[in-house]
Amino acid sequence: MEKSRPAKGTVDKIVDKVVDAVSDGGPSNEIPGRPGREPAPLEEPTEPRAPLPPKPDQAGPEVFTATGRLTDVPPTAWAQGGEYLTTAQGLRLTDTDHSLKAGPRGPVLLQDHHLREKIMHFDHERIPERVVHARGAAAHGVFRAYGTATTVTRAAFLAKDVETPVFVRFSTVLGSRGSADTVRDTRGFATKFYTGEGVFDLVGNNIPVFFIQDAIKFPDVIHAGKPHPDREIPQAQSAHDTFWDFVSLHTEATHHTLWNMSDRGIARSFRMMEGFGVHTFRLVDAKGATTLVKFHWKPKAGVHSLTWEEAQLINGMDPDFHRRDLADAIEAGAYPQWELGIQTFPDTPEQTFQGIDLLDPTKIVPEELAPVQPIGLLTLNANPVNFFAETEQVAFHPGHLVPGIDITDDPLLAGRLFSYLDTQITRLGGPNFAQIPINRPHAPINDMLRDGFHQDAVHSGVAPYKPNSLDGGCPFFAGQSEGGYRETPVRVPAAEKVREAPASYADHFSQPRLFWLSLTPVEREHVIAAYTFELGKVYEQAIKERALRTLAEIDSYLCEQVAQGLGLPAPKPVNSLPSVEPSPALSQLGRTWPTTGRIIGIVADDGSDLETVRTLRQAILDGGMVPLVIAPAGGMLGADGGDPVTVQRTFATARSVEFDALLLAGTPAPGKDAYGARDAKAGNGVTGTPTDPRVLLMLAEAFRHAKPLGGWADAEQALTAAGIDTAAPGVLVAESGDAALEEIVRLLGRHRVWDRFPPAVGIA
Ligand code: HDE
Repeated sequence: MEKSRPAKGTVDKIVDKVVDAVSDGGPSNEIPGRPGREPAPLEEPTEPRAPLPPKPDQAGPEVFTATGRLTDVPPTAWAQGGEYLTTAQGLRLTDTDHSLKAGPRGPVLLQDHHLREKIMHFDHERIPERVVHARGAAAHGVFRAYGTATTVTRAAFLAKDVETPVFVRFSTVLGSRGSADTVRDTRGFATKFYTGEGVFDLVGNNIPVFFIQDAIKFPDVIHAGKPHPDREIPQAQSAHDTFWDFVSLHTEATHHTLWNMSDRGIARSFRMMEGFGVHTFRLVDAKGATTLVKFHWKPKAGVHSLTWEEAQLINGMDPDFHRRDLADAIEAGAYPQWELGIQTFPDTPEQTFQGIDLLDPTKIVPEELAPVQPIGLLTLNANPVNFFAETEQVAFHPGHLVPGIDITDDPLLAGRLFSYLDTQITRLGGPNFAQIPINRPHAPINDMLRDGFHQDAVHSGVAPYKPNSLDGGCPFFAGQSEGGYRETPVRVPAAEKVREAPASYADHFSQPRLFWLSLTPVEREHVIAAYTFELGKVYEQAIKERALRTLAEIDSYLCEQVAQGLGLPAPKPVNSLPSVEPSPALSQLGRTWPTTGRIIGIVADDGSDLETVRTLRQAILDGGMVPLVIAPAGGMLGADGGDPVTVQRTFATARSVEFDALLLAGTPAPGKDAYGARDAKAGNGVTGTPTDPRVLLMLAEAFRHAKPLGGWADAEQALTAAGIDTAAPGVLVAESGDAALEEIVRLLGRHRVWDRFPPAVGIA
């Protein structure tokens, strides 16, 4: 356990930093989202001063040397210093607005070094985006181990109460770096643990299975999912011919595809996603005994999704929805948390568990068969200071392991072990990417790797080779007691060299059927809708027909309903459908969760009961949620003479999809801009309507997205005008604002009011 001490020291520093940040006016009662450290003055400041420190919610990487030693240098030293503008060489500058010219109207002079340097650097600001998972957002945090894993692993960072700094990057898979967040896709969930024994990366997804069973197919599935190579459309989505062409011909993709078509493909928030290591890993205890495991991240906030219409609207309204949500939650002090858990299986020569092949990454082990045992708690508590330096430059690798954690022979994992090193060479410009601050281990580095582009270490000595006598024989081998990593001596079965998969890999449909049967009726409705939407976007009839053949092997109702939507006959299954035991743990519904970080919109105008709005606003903040006041115009509401209420959204700028629930402080009168020529959302205009038509649209959308709706005073008038039955589930006009809020928060704990929309009779 000794080995983890350095990491603990580092964590304390981070924790202290967070505490300082809080006492420094950090995460507070404010609405998150202020761009700079200080409010911007109206006039440009002219008095020289030192650069402002990062915002209280932010933390950069700890200052380690390129060789992994912690320094006394403060993290702000990664940043710009001094109060004056300089060149990259430190020369102070007097002007950056004008090129050096031969007279005000004369030609620009080549001798202008500042001009050349500025333009040269700008020309090279971009690096290649990740070939997959290009779009992402990240945060710093701390992992605290419960110690429960020590029975199966000697990994020092998993010993009781050891705290390890982490950096976690979430991502979509298919889209480019600038694509929208809420597309239907798998999400990456990659965690870098800076342990005292070196970096451990758990590079997982929010879906526990993968499209392919062998890494050699990865370029195929990604080429199929990416935009068509001729027109480069569509961006960041699977609703197109090449994707469905591939997955309908390559049926091992069926399980993962079904998860994507379920609500898991459109997460409400990164904070509300599960994470999975996907492959089976091998843990090794202090005596060398081994256990096979699957890693799971369980979000404290529960697993929640958007509705498909909501997701599509958000992609236009706020393409940065997920990254904003993560950053805002952290800034507001609603730190996202996950428990890390493991399913454990005996390490038998067959590497199967109750007939499930543990080396097949298209299979799960239902939690009912092997419960997920919690082994530690992850808390994300700081936003990065600089997106490029941290989120873009971070380099994960599933082969970054520590003693006590080893890999298995999953052929998908084998290819990844090659790919993640290889890809960084182009993306991060050479072999020294481990020296980039965010990638630096928090353990001493003595690697004999030398030179190369962007070498940050100034290595001493003359003998970067082994054995040597010239550098005192240094560095030396570590025995196991010194923390040396030893690959587990697993017996490899005698076999012939072949390009073949094991026979069990041929079962492509039993687990998709298990997943389908584990979903509640409303979740199944969403799956049917998703397949119908995606296949409806496919041009080629043959591909749709082929995809239906796959669905027939999962479930006849699913197949018939999608076929009906596509206007095609439903094929019969070729094989008899396997009888499987559903796994209720796979459903997202039916439980109650904390509501921290949820966004409640309060619709009000100057005529509303502002005293109650103030009280509710504070109660929402006190409950760790975010209240956003929506009014006819920006600025303040305060006609009642009390403290002004700041308006965060206007009827023109707000859209229902920004809020998890809505509260109506009465019925707001039409705003001055509530006419179609100015704001299309106002429709035909307002003549004769007592309620702003944009509010009616907002209510109607929120209603059909099954969101809780509440109000007091004359709120009923607006709800009725929006065509909403106030007796419908999850709609509440209360005597008082307090009562309305209480009910809204209770409903939010279940995420949505699905009983508002009964599913089809035949679906259960
Ligand atoms: Fe990845 N994957 N992957 N992948 N993957 C990359 O590595 C690859 C797979 C995952 O936030 C790339 O650094 C192959 C499974 C995440 O920076 C690349 C195969 C799982 C991230 C790569 C897989 C993942 C990546 C691109 C088939 C879940 C983003 C940039 C064998 C367990 C990490 C990079 C981040 C990124 C290759 C399959 C998760 C090209 C060859 C299965 C979360 O190396």
